[in-house]
Amino acid sequence: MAFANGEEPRWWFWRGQRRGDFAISVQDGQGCQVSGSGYAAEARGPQQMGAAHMAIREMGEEEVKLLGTWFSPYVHRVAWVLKLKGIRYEYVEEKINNKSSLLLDCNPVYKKIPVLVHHGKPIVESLFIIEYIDETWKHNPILSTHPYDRAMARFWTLYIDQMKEIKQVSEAMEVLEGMLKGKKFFGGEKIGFLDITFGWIAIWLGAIEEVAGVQLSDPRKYPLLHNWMNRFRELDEIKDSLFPMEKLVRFFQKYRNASKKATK
Ligand SMILES: N[C@@H](CCC(=O)N[C@@H](CS)C(=O)NCC(=O)O)C(=O)O
Repeated sequence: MAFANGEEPRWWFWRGQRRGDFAISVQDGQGCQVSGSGYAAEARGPQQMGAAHMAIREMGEEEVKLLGTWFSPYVHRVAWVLKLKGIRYEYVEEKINNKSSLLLDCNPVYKKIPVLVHHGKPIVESLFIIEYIDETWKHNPILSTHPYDRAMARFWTLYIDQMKEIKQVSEAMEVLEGMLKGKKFFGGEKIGFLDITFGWIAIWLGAIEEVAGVQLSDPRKYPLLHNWMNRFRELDEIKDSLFPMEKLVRFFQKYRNASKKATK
């Protein structure tokens, strides 16, 4: 383990109670720091440098896999959390019409993506996965620690996830506009759980509007929501994970034409 200038760190520490529940931080004496998830232990001082090397190697070997498809907002919300926390993971692209045996084994009940596989154990359902990640890697917390805020965040997420009709979307826009009063993000100054779970609105809604020929997120009617969408899309962790919008529009068009044909 060395810094960019080739120097070995002079002191370091790491902490945690169990594997997966920790943060590691290595410093070079000039404030230069490398951090991420590490190994359960607590130690300080150069005499234990060997152990630190081991912990850092372990860190690289921590197996996190995300099974998904590029167009799924449920998958992206999980990927955003992994990125915001700086967790390295392997992404496995699935074909929805030809699911892999890994996916079928991991999610035999719903057979849906996303699935997170951590040390060989599958976790399914995007909201449960996000909570699992937040509880396992505690740095950069996503969900508030306050029970009331947690309950409300879960409530609003389900409210938005369960929208099916255009009328419900317009009502939801009003609600979201109200929630953003005096705030940069739904999480306040920083992006939080609701920004992640509502994040699809900032990206997918535009493509849905284009294909359906409707405008649901009028910037004059919902200026706060409009500014939030721009702010959200501009975050590095979000920007990096995006695909070209035309690809999504083409995908929705194809999907729409196929459903039209099927109902004829
Ligand atoms: N409630 C689930 C929804 C996941 C979901 O609907 N995934 C879709 C892709 S966007 C899927 O896997 N569909 C495959 C299928 O239904 O066979 C979650 O939040 O993870």
